[in-house]
Amino acid sequence: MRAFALGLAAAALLAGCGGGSSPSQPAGSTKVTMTEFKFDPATLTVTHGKVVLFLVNAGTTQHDLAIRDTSGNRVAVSELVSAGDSIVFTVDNLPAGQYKIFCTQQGHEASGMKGDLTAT
Ligand SMILES: [Cu+2]
Repeated sequence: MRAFALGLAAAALLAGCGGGSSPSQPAGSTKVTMTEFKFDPATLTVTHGKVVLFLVNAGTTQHDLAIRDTSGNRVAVSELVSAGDSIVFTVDNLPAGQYKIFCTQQGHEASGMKGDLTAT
């Protein structure tokens, strides 16, 4: 009986974790919705410096968002976002300039999961 009660408590903890882990959109952040296979919007304009993106995965597979500069260097990459989840992705010190955004998952960029980011 005692083991059964502990099992229930553990299940409740896990359920609480899954249901409550998605953050809400921070003030001043830029929301980007991810689906197969695109970012919406695909053209972002942000203020350089600390850039806060709110990534919402409205698709059915996991996605991320990476930022590449004009030389092809990857300057930042978010955590993977599970289908149905959202995360806050903060880039601490993004210089002003032109960038490309893309999903690093196999085949996603080639399928259209890419866009442009301008830091003013
Ligand atoms: Cu993707």
